[in-house]
Amino acid sequence: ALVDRCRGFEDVRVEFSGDGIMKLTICRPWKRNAFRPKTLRELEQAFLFIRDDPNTRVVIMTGEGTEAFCSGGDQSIRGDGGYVGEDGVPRLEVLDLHILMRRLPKPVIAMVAGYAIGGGHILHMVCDLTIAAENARFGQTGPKVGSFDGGYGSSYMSRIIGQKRAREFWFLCRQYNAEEAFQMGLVNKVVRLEELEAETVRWCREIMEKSPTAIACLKAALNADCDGQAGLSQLAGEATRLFYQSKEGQEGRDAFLERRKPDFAPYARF
Ligand code: 2NE
Repeated sequence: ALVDRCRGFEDVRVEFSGDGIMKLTICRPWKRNAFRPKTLRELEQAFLFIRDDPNTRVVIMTGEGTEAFCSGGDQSIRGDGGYVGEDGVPRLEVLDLHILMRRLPKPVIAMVAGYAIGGGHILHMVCDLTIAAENARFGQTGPKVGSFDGGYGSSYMSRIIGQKRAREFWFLCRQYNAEEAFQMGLVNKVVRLEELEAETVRWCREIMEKSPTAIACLKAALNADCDGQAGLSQLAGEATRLFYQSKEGQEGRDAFLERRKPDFAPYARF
C-alpha cells in the first residue's frame, strides 16, 4: 500500500521487499543523482509514510546505477537563495530531510556505489549505517562551489571521524576511497560492487531479527548525544510511548475519562 502511494513519484523509486525492507532509490543518474527540491519532497513524503507503516522495519537509501549514490544539490537549479523548485521558492530543504531521517524510529542504511559527494555525502552520514562498494568515493565540495553545511554535515561528521579529519574533509575538499572511509569509521563495511545489494540486505535481515523497540530507543539515545533538546525530546517520546502502554499510564487516562480520582497505588516504583 505504501509503495502504491508513492507511484506518482518522478525522482525517487520506492520498493518493498515483502519482509520489512523499504528501498528508496534516487533516480537522476544523468546528474550523478543530484537532488532537486522535488527529489527531497518525495524522499520526505516516503519517510513520513514509512514512519507510520508497521510493515517497514528497515530502510535502504541508495542511488540509481553504479556511478553515484548522490552528488548533492543540483547546481543547475541553485538560485541566489537556495535550490529553486517548481514554485519558484529558493530552499535548503535537505536540512528538513536530515531531521526526518534522524527522527525515524527505524534504521536507515545507505547503500553506496560510486560518488557520495557534497550534500550526497551528508545524506549517507545521516543514515544510521553505510555499506559501500569498492568503487565508492566520498567527499565534500562546499568551499569549492560556494556552499557549506554547518549542521549535521559538520558537527555530526566531527562526531563520527573527529575534529581534525572533519576539518580536513571540509577545508581541502579532497575525495577518499572506500577503504579510507572505512578506516575513518565513516563506513561500516566495504564489499565488491557485485555483492553490495546482497550484503546490505543481509545487514537489514540481521537487524530485523532484533527487538524493534530496543532499536528505536537505541537510535533515539544515540541521537540524543548529539541533538540537544530535540534529541532528548525524541528519546523522551520513546519513553512516553512505552508508558502509554503500561497499566499505570492507562489508569491516569481512564480516571480522567471516568471522572474519578486516579489510583496509582499499585504502581509504586521498585
Ligand atoms: C559527482 C562528481 C564527482 C562526478 O564526476 P564525474 O566525472 O563522474 O561526472 P561529471 O561529468 O562531473 O557529471 C556527470 C553529469 O552530472 C552532472 C554534471 O554536470 C554532468 O552533466 P553533463 O555535463 O553530462 O550534462 N552533475 C554531477 N553532479 C551534479 C550536481 N551536484 N548538480 C548538477 N549537475 C551535476 C562530479 O560531477 C561533481 O563533483 N559534482 C558536483 C558535486 C557538488 O559540488 N555538489 C554540490 C555540493 S553543495 C550541496 O550539495 C549542498 C550543501 O553544501 C548545503 C546544502 C544543500 C546542498
